[in-house]
Amino acid sequence: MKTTSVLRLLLAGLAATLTTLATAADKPLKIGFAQTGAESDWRTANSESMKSEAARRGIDLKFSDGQGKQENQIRAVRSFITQGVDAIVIAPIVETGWDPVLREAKRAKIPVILTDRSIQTSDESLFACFIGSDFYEEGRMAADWLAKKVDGKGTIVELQGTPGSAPANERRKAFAEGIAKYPGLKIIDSQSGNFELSGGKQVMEAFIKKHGRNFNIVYAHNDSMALGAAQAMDEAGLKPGKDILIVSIDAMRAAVQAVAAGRINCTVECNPLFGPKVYDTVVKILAGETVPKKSYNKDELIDETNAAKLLPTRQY
Ligand code: GYE
Repeated sequence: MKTTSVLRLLLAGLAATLTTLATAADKPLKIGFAQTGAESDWRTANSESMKSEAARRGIDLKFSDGQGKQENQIRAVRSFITQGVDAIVIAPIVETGWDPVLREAKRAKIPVILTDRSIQTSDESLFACFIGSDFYEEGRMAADWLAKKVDGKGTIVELQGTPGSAPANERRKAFAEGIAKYPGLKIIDSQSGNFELSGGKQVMEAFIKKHGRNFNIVYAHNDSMALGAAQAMDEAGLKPGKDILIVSIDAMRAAVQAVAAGRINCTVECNPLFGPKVYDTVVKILAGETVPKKSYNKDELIDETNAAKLLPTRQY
């Protein structure tokens, strides 16, 4: 064969290889996301961030709404495995019970990224990494703010999030430990409102019926419940933010507005917009790069001193 023919053959071979590589690179990433449900404003903003960022990057996102049930999320993960997705993202509704399905994903060599809520597992190699907020820190910030505000004295009722969820567990523990330093601060009742506005309202109605005016502080594990509780107070002729102090977590726009209006007294931020960070991380993992095992968003506290100033730039 002449040198030119050999060269031509080689070039043709190289072109074919490059086309194959380009097609592989152009193939949209297929990512499965097992979301908890749609319980709160926070969740809506989080789902929206994951969906819009996927659309912007041309990611083929398989979005599953778990409707508040772990079994639905587990079923979704199994279906992602069957569909052969490149990566699986889970916002685990509760902390325990994930090991078996995570083992299935590991066997299928599909990396799992936990977002928003962490899990309890005996084998941390079952997930690639966790991205979310430090719920313990949020609860601690809420307790410290409150203790200062009321000078270590007050009677508290607590609205808990979804039982068994990482944010409910950690926000509860951190707050209880934070106020334990102040003998004048007591929690007299604590019930779950499931992170929902209607749940917060119902539990607050029951608290008012049961305890009358024998409490002057509400600690809500999220804004949706705090806003529901404020409605229950309105209906009972109590002034939210004045007769009863409200400390909350999330800092969603509606709650920041309520802080500016004096209906809620403080809300600790929990940023839900981590679509970009999650997808950046997935790309790194698939490229074989090492990523931090746990990375936390930085959250700040909003009260009457900064609420109005923050409102115009609030994205969620
Ligand atoms: O605070 C609450 C939501 O897991 C951080 O879940 C999340 C929490 C958030 O429904 O509003």
